[in-house]
Amino acid sequence: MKRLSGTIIGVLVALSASAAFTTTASAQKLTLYCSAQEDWCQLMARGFEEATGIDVDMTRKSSGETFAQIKAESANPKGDVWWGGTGDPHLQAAEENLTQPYISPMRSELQDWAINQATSANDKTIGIYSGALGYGFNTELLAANDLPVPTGWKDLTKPVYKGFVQMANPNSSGTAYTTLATMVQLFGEEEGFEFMKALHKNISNYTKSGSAPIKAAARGENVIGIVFMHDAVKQAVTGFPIQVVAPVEGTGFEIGSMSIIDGARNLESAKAFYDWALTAEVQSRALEVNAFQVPSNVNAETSPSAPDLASITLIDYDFKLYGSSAERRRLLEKWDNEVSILPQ
Ligand code: S7P
Repeated sequence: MKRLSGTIIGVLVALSASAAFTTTASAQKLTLYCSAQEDWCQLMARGFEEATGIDVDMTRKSSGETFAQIKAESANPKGDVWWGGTGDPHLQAAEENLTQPYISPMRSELQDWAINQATSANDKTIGIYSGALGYGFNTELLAANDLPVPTGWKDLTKPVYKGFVQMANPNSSGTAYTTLATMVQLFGEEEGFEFMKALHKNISNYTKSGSAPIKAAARGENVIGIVFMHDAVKQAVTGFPIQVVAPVEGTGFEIGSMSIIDGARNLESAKAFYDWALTAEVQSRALEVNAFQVPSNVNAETSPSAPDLASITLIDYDFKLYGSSAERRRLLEKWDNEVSILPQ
């Protein structure tokens, strides 16, 4: 019954989003900053245009880059909604008043973790999906290079993998910041940074975008990519020789989030998008682009290919601390000063 009434509310929100804008559609627009994968961002932008007639101007950038852009534009905001990307920078944006509170009528349909994300940020952000961090490797290249099959985080620091591992830069990428914050929580700060330094010796290249390392592995240009597990699964189901690893020591996870930018010029469009994006119908469309995150709407579909978070050892990720402005800044500076400058 709860699910049925939830579905009905979702349908009504989707319909009212369409109906509310049919008469004034030509005058309406939305500037969307998107930090998920490009194909999912396009699906969301075009899907909202089709549902409402509102023109969407979408830009895709990684989570850390989008945060930096919103901050740089704060005196004269240009974006309306920031959709997708890891939750930590969304929480930092909330703390720095770069985003504004909004309580969607869709909230009753969401998982507790999505609502907790909102309440911890005074309703300035909300969870839209969740996914666990891990890595993937190219099975053919691993065999061709006579490399042992890695199963844990610490394996990746072994000298045998030198030059065979990629991750993104935690300043630009939410995935890589999640990696850094995960190591600090999993091993303690001192050992976590020792891990990052040892890993650094094996890194061939720090990419800008979080999912780039596994895309490179899929194309045979890299062997091991530290990414969200769902991004590795996406390559595997597409037919590339990628094996996904849930590290044996346990791992961190993200609550991918959505926020309305403070000073949004198209506030009504922003709220309509926000409500629409939380519906089960829209969240289920993620499967059309092989986006295998766990959706925040309890009625949305999850693919059987999606990593099963219940069977993965997850740390109790402290989103409040690691999404706080001071801590995120401190950890990134420490990584810049103590890890990235080391010789490889
Ligand atoms: O959509 C896939 C995904 O991994 O991308 C987001 C990520 O933050 C964007 O890439 P960056 O690491 O470059 O910021 C994740 O939220 C999401 O799960």
